[in-house]
Amino acid sequence: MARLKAVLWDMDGTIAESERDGHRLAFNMAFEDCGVRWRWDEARYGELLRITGGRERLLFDMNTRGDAPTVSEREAVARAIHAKKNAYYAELVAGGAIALRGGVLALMRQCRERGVRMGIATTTSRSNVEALMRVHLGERWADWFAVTVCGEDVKRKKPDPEVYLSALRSLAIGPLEAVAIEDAPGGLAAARAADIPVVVTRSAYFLKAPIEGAVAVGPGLHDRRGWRPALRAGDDDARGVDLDDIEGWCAQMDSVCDYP
Ligand code: XBP
Repeated sequence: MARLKAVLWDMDGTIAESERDGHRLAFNMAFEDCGVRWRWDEARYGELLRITGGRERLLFDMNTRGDAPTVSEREAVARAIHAKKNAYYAELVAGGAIALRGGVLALMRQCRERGVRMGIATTTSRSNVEALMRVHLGERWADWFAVTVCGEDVKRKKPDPEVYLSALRSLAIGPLEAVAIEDAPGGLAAARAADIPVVVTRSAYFLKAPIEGAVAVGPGLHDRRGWRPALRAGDDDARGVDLDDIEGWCAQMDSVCDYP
């Protein structure tokens, strides 16, 4: 594999555990605001996460309900609720409700120190990316990333590879010069369909999901234990996963991980 030139970050579930206590809560607040009696509990939201895109997720859910608006009204209702949801999400995030996942900031800093460019490749709305990154990286958060591809920038959301193909095009690099960090099967499928090696840091909703074809799968960047392939135990297990580990996984991907 060519030397790593870019790390492409998924957002929801990977950079932060933003679904259960972020988007889900914000949807419920928006439902209340819009006078509908729907509420998504944690389990139902977990089922709905297989639909990427908040508006698409809501439309899917409406199709399962007896009390949904008529088919011709659904798109407009979904847009209105989704816009309110994003506003509530931004409030929750600004109030500090959503932390970065452990090890994320350390790896981002290391990328900057080493001149490895970073991109965000997400199918969430741009406003959500801005809200979360501003809180954690500051007003100049965009300087950290050479490219940020969001839900509005693509015709087809994950698991379609469009978001990743677009990021590669902007960075003018090949797929094997990048690595994607993802948390769930849909994101993994999107990156793999763009031929990008993928490291999976499982998130709360996908702890047991089948993961095939990643160069590595583990509990999170904060912990060197519990990875497949295993990381060499160091003197300092608290140090987390770093760029050398990721380059090592990518280098051995043919032999270890069944990666075509
Ligand atoms: C996550 C998503 C998003 C969020 C909500 O995508 O599927 O839909 O749940 O965001 P990714 P929106 O893993 O690519 O970050 O409501 O803005 O769609």
